[in-house]
This record gives sequence, C-alpha cells and structure tokens, in this order.
Amino acid sequence: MTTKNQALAAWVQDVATLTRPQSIVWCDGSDEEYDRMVSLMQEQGTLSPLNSETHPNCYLHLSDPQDVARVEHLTYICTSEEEDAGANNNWLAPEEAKAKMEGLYDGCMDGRTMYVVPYCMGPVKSPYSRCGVEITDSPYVVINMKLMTRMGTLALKRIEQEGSFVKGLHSTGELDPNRRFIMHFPEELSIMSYGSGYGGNALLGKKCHALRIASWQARKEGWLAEHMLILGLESPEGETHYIAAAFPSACGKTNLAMLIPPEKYKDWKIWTLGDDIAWLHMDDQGQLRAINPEAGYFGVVPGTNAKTNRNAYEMIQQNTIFTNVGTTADNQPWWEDKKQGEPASDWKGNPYSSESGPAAHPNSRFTVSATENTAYSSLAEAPEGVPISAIVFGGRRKELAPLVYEAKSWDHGVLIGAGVASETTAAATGQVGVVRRDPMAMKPFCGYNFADYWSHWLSFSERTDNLPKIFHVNWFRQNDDGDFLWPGFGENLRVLQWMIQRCKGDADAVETAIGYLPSEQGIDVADLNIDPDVWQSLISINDDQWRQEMSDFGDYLDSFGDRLPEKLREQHKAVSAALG
Ligand code: GTP
Ligand code: SPV
Ligand code: MN
Repeated sequence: MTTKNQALAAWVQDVATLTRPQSIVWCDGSDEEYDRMVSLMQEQGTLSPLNSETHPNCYLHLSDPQDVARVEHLTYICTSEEEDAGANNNWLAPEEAKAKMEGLYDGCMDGRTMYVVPYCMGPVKSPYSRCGVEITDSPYVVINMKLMTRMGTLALKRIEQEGSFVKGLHSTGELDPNRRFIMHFPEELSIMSYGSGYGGNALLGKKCHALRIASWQARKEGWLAEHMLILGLESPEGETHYIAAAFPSACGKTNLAMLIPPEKYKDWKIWTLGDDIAWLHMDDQGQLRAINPEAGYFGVVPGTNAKTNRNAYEMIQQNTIFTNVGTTADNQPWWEDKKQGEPASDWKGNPYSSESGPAAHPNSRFTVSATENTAYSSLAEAPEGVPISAIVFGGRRKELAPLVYEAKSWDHGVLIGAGVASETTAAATGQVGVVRRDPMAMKPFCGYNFADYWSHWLSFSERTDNLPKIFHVNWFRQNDDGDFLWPGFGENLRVLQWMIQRCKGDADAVETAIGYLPSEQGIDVADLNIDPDVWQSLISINDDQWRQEMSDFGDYLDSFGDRLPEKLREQHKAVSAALG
C-alpha cells in the first residue's frame, strides 16, 4: 500500500531516509493485521498471552521499568514565539528542537520495521474529526493505536480526500531516559517523540494530537479540545442529559464515565461516550456539542474491581492488552485491589514478594476497544456529537474543595476551572500526592499559553447564552486517618443527579462566596450512613482555608502577567471580596 497524497508519500520517504528502517509497512487497520502483529510481538518476546480460558485474547506487555508514565519534564511545545507556549509549557525553538530530534532519529530504525499508521480522531464521517499519521517502529504502538483510534484504510481515504493530517513521528529508540523527548510543533501540526513506548508519550493520536495539537487548532477555529470524559445520564423516564467532566490524570474519569448506579437508583442508566478526551463545538443554535476523538480506553488498572466499576472489570476480561500488571499462578492478570486471586509474579516479571512493592505498577494500564463496554452509547459514533448540559471540573483534594459546587455564571465557571488543583498521581513520573495547580486538568496537555486558553474559554459567553452550567466536584476528601469521606464510584450518581436538577431549575442550593452548594437535603444521602458532621463538612466551606486558597490562586494567575484576561482577574476579585 502507498498513497495518492503527495505530501504524505514524500514525508514517509523523508523519514525513511533519516531513520533507515529495514522495511516499511503501511497499516490497514484490519483484524488480520492486529493478529499478525500480536504473533510477531510474541515471537519477539514483547507480548505474552494471558490465561486464554479466563481471559480470551488478552495479552500482557511489560515495559522497561524506567518507562511507565508520561514524562512532563521532557515534553515540549515548540512555537516560534516562546510566549505562545506560555509558562505552563516547556519550550524550545522549533529549529533547535528539530535538530535535536533529527540527531536522535538518525539511523534509529536500523534493522527495524517502520510502520505507517493512518488514523482518524473521531467518527470517520464527522465534520469535527481530524486525521493524523503516526510513523513508528513499535509494534506495541500499532496494536494500541488499532484499539484506541479509527486506524487504517478508512482514515487514509479521508486523508486523501481532505488533504490535511497531523504528522507524528515516533521511535522507541533505546528507552534511555536521557535520550527521551516528546516535541510538539503546533504551527506545523507535527509531533516528534523519541525514547519512550509508554501510552501518552508514544500513542501520538492521544494526548499529543487530540489535546496538545488539537487545543491549538481549536483556539484558531473556535472550538475546545479538552481532557474530559463524556457521559449520558438517563432517567427512569427516559430523558438523557450529557455531561462532560475534566479531572486530572488518574482522578476518576474512566470510572465516572462507566458508572453503575447503586441499587436504589437501578432505574437510572449511565451511557459512556468517552473517558479521557472531548472535542467541543458550538452548533448553529449556540449549543455545545461533544465528540470523543478516541475509539478505545487506555485506563488505569489498579482499583478496578467488580464493586468499584463492574463495567470496566467485565470489559477487560477479554480482547484486552494489559501493560505492567502482575500475574497469578495460573497466568491471570492481577493488580492491587482486584479483590480476586493472589499475585505470583510482579510487573517486572519477578516472583511476587510484598517487600518489593505492588504487584502491578500503580500506573499499569489496560487497552481495550470502546465497543467492549456494555454501556457504550449508541450516540458515541454520531457525527454531530451530543449536546452538553453540564461541564464538571474536579480534582483530588484531601481537604478544602467540597463534594460539589456550581458556578454562578460561565465566566465564574472558567475561574473555577482555572483554579483546579490536585494531588499528583502515578500517571506522570515524579512525586505522587503533592498538590499542584492543574487548570481544567490541562496543565500537561494545553498546547499553548494558559492565559490565551482562558481568554478562549471566556470568549464562549460572548457567542451564545445557551451554554452548559459549570460545576466542581471532589470525590477525594479524607479524614485524619486517610479514609475517604465520600463513598464515591457508583454513589457519585447522586451528585450528577443534583447537577441535572440544577440545570432544570429543580433543586435547592445555598449561595456561598465560591458558588452554589447543595442544601443539606439537596442530595439524597439518607441511606448512606454518613455521619451528619461529615456530611456537613462535605457540603460546606471553610472560609479561612478558602481565603488562603484564593490568595495562592491569585499569585498563580499573576504569574501569567499581561496576557491574563481582565475578565478572569475580575472573577477572582469578586470571589475574594465575597470571602471578605
Ligand atoms: P487517566 O486515564 O490517567 O486520565 O485517569 P482517569 O481520570 O480516567 O482515572 P480513573 O477513573 O482511571 O481512576 C483513577 C484511580 O482513582 C483508580 O484507582 C480509581 O479506582 C480511583 N477512583 C476513581 N473514582 C473514584 C471515586 O469516586 N472515589 C475514590 N475514592 N477513588 C476513585
Ligand atoms: C493520562 O495520563 O491522563 C492518561 C494516560 O490518560 S496517557 O495516555 O498516558 O496520557
Ligand atoms: Mn487522561
């Protein structure tokens, strides 16, 4: 196979000249190709079958132990002007970045096969979708891209019709952390990644294209590319509302997107549209509509069990790639909090011993096609997307942030989004559990200056008066013993219900300086046996803590200097003044 698109053919040729692969394979995205790649990887020893009776068509990949997460300190936005990348990004001049990368790529595919992977982010027939081509020397990337995107012939056809595509070049290199970079060139719609095989660093359709490059395009074209799940909440009467929610990495998007309602609400239903990325466009009626650019889930394994997330648990019993989990004696995948079986081997392939840490890496992942999810929405493939009623921001905060609150307006909601801060997780290398600012859960993913990003968000209230309501949630409040105060998971449905009632004007709320909070009876928790004092603390705010928070947040906003939109400053002033 080759292509009618001259630019693509020429680029593939140039890359081959630079990287000097043994052979070039154009991927068609077929099931046969997937099976072939799986066999090849088994021969090469990079993939092993799991117990085929309990887990048909499931495989285990153990990565290099130093290549298990995103590397934010090695991720760059390379714009001609440094200010366009902003203080929220690492920056390198494009020419310098390219010279560095070309040095690394020189002959790097010697003896390897180069795969050309055309993919489409979003339903192939959607006007909102965008295509890309990833060139990679990693069979692991190819099989993951097959599950995560609309990959192969149809995507290539669309590229040939449309003419435009994002260029992503990836090589696993030597997996040396000192020779590892993820570079983005938003002005040229291109990506260069070297030295890592890990998801967010190597599956270039995902964070690199669908967030960093797409956020840049979205700003130019008047839409939004966000780190958000999309779900449909269907009431017993059959009315469905769609919610998009942004939480930082490993803070509960996949779980919320496939939530199973508790017994008491069994006539309610959650439909999954997406679990990680949403592209939001405004339609002719001024309604925001969302599509999920992805076609699969690259989800956090630990913590997934039949009780916390039965949908996800069942979805990964077949046709799944596991990365960096442990295994049981009879070769089933095992991870912490699986609540079933015992580990025999750990994620490094060594015999399991409790002294040498968890059996599964805390950022171990499953890769599975979205169609394996029994709650996958029939509208997930709709070219026009779904209308969004509510946008939710959230973070992982032991204290401070209440269970839920509602913004007083869109502009105030933008302030709330910009104010997201969260404890760091194992999804990125570095310290875990320290609070850091993560506006809109996009700190690692916004492909341009946050000040310009907030201006862009604020511009939406000038375009329509039909915008979704904005909320903030925190499932992760803890007591001094480190126990979670809120049961979370399925019970989060109660909070979603409150939001939808608020959207319809049907629920009470208490006005506070930071926004509207539920009244004591506003959310039904009577059967949850939550201590009344605990419930009170979940739905109230501590003014002293919030004054300190607003002061820290103000300093953070100031660090963006003159580019910070005046409207955001005003919103910040108003909340600070209300706190007194
Ligand atoms: P990325 O894929 O990294 O973007 O993560 P995500 O936001 O999709 O997070 P995910 O749903 O995979 O959850 C991450 C971890 O948080 C898992 O270990 C979950 O078990 C845990 N978690 C999710 N929801 C809740 C909740 O409501 N309460 C508590 N206590 N933990 C939760
Ligand atoms: C995240 O880290 O937010 C993820 C996993 O969803 S990765 O695809 O690696 O970015
Ligand atoms: Mn994510």
